[in-house]
Amino acid sequence: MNHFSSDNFELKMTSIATTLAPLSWLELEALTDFQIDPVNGPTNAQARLRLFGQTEADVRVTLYRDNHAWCPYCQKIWLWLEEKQIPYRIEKVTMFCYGEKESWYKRKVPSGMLPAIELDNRLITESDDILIALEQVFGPLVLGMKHPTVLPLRQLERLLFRAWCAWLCYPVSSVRQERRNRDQFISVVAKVEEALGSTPGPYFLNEFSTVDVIFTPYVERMNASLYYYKGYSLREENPRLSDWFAAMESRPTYRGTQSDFHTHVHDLPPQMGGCWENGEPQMQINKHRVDHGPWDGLPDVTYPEPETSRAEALYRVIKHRANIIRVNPGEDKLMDVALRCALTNLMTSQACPPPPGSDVALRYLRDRINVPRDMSIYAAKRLREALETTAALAGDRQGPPIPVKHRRDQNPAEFARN
Ligand SMILES: N[C@@H](CCC(=O)N[C@@H](CS)C(=O)NCC(=O)O)C(=O)O
Repeated sequence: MNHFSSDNFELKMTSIATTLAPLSWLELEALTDFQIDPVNGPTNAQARLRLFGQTEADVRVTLYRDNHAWCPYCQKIWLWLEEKQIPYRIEKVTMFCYGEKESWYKRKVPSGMLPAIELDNRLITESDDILIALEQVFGPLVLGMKHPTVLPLRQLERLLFRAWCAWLCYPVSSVRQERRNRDQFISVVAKVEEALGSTPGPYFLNEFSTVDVIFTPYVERMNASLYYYKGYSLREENPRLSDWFAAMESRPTYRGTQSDFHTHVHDLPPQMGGCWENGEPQMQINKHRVDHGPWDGLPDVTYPEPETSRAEALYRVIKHRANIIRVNPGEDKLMDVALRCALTNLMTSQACPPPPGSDVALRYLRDRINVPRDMSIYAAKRLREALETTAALAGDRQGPPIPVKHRRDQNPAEFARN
């Protein structure tokens, strides 16, 4: 990648005219008053307990989900509980490709699979069975999982899932085969468009329901992965899905669980056993944009940016700064200064030149912000931008590549230390 095209160079020189020295941690702390109420406030990935204004005595459910707030089947249950406002506890578990599975969880669920719930002390696994059990106790989210209107839509979701896997997760030996896989996927998308078009509103039924919850995790992952690995923008090329995404984003519940393109495309390969690029020009453009920015305007989010996005990013980095610096491949003192430079840029929009040699350290972090685990989608975009802008002042070296067979670079054990 060429960071030193004449345009960039001019930009760089203009910004150097107004450079700042890095703010201290204390000065940075004074710039954010970001706060959420994880227990009773809007949906968020950090909560260990959700009460929705009720008391702990009302809690009948514990949800076991992955540390990264990434597992698609967990997202289904998470979103359902949030929509129904059922008080619940959250226990976070490591997924195999991120690190070692907790032994207490293996004793509970020997396969180690997620999600699981405890409902009145009864352990239930398998996301569909979990939803069915929850419906029996708390009532359906509009219509039940086994309702005759819901069943064919659940089947359609699985059909779409299989067509997506067939296109994304297997290597092809010819351009013709690639095209066949793409056509096959698009023909199932047409059926989804038809289903969405058969109701007056943007959702699968007349109102938001369990069917939207079931489609959400994989449609979100399809949107990200096909954009990046195939140059195909699901959300932009299909008007009904586009309206559906926009309607989903109007819901604070969905916003709290929503991830971004960068997180998904780099979390998927180890989970899916590989994602295959088609090498087409649009794919190359999309891939470069997701990895190197600009992240603003990518079709992973369209609702207006909240005013708090920068303050949120700053708050989250300050909270975890010791671990962020410790796991970074850059030397601790160097990363401390470089990180403060990036945060100074985040909050002031002014260039803050980092120490020489810190480009790798900053880009390592840029590539490892995880949405929504670490922060919400717009906060992450702002932070990635500030890290990249600041790294570019030090050089054009990239960080160590993100592994594709595992994500032990994100081992939660490394972040549970303070
Ligand atoms: N059929 C299961 C599938 C669940 C599943 O595949 N979970 C994956 C994560 S997405 C898992 O727990 N894998 C073990 C691991 O990664 O630790 C369900 O619907 O709940």
